[in-house]
Amino acid sequence: MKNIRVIDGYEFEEYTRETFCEEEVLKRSREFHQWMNTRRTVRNFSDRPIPKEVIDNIILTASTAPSGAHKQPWTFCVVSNTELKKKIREAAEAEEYESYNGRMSDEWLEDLKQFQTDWHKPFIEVAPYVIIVFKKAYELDKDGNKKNNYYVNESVGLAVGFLLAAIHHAGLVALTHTPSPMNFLTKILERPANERPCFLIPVGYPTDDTYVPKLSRKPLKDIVVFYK
Ligand code: IYR
Repeated sequence: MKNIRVIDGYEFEEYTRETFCEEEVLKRSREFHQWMNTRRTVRNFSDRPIPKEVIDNIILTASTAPSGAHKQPWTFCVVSNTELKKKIREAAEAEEYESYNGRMSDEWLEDLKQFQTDWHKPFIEVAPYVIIVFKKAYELDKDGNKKNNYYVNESVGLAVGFLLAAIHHAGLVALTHTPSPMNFLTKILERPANERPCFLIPVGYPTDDTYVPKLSRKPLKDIVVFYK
């Protein structure tokens, strides 16, 4: 049982955690980087099923992310139904077709060449689960009054980061897909007016013969500035 202290009328619980010696802290930080550095975005999904509880667990992990005023301004829509996945694929491909054939700049298309992407999105149908993440611009209380959320984009970005880490930790793969525009997802999934789609993330196993673009990550010196 955690100790409770009341401060200005609000309950605070004692913050308890596992503690590690410095050597262990070093080892854990090094090993976690090595593990996370093996995460890759994958576009070739197998249709091999995954237990529903895995999806529950990764979404609960995503929802441990910090959020503005702890509002947790997100809804994770989970789609495994074949018909619904087909409908989403068709709508996504229609938008992506337009994007690849006129809406995206030449520079953008050039930047994407190394990933060999195009408007075909078969993974939406093949992956056993597709998670569509919605941000909640505001909430409605029981009387229908608007209640503000804060730093919604940042909060949802953090939650998706946690989600991707959880998927990798479980030994599965994901693709962070952002068809544009995405409002077709509001319609198909019948989401309320306070929700906006942000990410479409197929989750599953990769196919046996999966190749990913050979890329390198920026070295520390290019991403960090230490101040004395
Ligand atoms: N939404 C398109 C295009 C695309 C854009 C970026 I930025 C990427 O990193 C990858 C793809 C698509 O999903 O194909």
